[in-house]
Amino acid sequence: MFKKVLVANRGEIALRVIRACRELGIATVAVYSEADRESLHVRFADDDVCIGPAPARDSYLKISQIIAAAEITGADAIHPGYGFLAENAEFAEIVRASNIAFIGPTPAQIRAMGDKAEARRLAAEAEVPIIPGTPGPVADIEEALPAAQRLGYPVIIKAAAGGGGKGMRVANDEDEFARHFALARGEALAAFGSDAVYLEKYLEKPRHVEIQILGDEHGHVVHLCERDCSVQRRHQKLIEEAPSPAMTPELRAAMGAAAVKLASRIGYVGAGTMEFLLNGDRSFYFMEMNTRIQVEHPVTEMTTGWDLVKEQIRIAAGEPLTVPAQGFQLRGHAIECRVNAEDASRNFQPSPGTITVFHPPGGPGVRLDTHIYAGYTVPPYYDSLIAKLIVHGNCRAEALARMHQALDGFIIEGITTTIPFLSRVIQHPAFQAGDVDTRFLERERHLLGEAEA
Ligand code: MV4
Repeated sequence: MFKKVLVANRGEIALRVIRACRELGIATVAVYSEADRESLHVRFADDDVCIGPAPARDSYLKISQIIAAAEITGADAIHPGYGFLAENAEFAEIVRASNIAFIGPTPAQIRAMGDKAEARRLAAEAEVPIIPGTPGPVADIEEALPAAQRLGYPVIIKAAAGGGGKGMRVANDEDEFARHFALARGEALAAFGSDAVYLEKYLEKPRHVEIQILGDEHGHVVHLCERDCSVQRRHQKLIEEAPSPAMTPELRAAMGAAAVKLASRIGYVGAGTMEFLLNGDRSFYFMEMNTRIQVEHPVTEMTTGWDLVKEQIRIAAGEPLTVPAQGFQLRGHAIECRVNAEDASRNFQPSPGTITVFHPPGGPGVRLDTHIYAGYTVPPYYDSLIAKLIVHGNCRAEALARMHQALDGFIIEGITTTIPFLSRVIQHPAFQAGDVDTRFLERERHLLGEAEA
């Protein structure tokens, strides 16, 4: 097992990884930017190294500084968390070349799944259902237009190098298509340095359902069932839950088997997530794979009892999976709300600043993953996620009641947070009924609340 893990991240996920290391008897190294000197991850770790100025490109994205920090402190592994360098194949390569273990999949796996057109091709090869569309990127409008016509409008144009909703455009007819095709290519080039785009039939009201998988170096792949992440705003997930209210045992078995098949085919090592779109008629399609631990992993931990971060570390150390392929039971229902330092009534504008009062919620089945505390200053430089509130109950109704109570008893003063907005969303009749899709928040604008005068 590793002796010392460097955590190449900040905020709540850095704390989460440090806690997992502690349990495994592994020492930890925190890296931090000049804006994060007072952060809890720095205080919790055994060692800490300042890696540069506040902007992420000068610190948390600075590969040379992170490798140097690992070498100076004698770390034998690096955990990238999520975001920052977590899905950077070059980083994984450099870590390995420096004789340090990368706690995650191989550079080739990160690269293959980072190319969304390639991921789609691999899924099709594994006979995992993909959304009807072009087999690969389309070269020009002459090739694209007939392809769009064959698919039937509406069609969606997606950047091959994209993902997470960037560089996507929907076209409802031929006229729109010509315009949006050119726009999508331009946007893809500007955002990803590649203008390769492919086409898919556009699904109007899908749910976002994803399967958590784990693979080890000994050829075992297991899935830990699904998470439903249908409540999103501009491709940012806000609320996730497990199991999905739209799931049946048959559908779970089919989607789980599809995810395991694709992961097995590429010999996947580590924790990963297969994202699917689920239609009302229960047809499902592979969308993309994330080759990292995800923000919403706690809902899977709460319903399966497995510690995904400890599993990641064990896998990277070459140990076989401890999760049995079939031998675990889903227990109850878990919901996660992402709490952001943002003002929902002002278009979710970030609200950094100093927290004056902090009173976390508690009680049975309540878990809070956070790095904030009274007196902490939320810096303006990074993602505005300040806490993940996760509740577990024996059934969805119990989890919902616990979430309601936990949100209403969660007091943060000094900055504006999305807590009141989240409370309104979970009380909405459609959410209570589990009847939401990826466009729920677009329709329910009143949930955003009134801006104060
Ligand atoms: C789609 C789609 C409908 N049809 N593809 C959004 C993120 C990126 N991974 C792909 N996305 C979508 N792809 C087809 N063919 C709708 C979305 C989509 C979406 C998906 C999941 C969760 C939220 C979403 C919000 C808007 C659009």
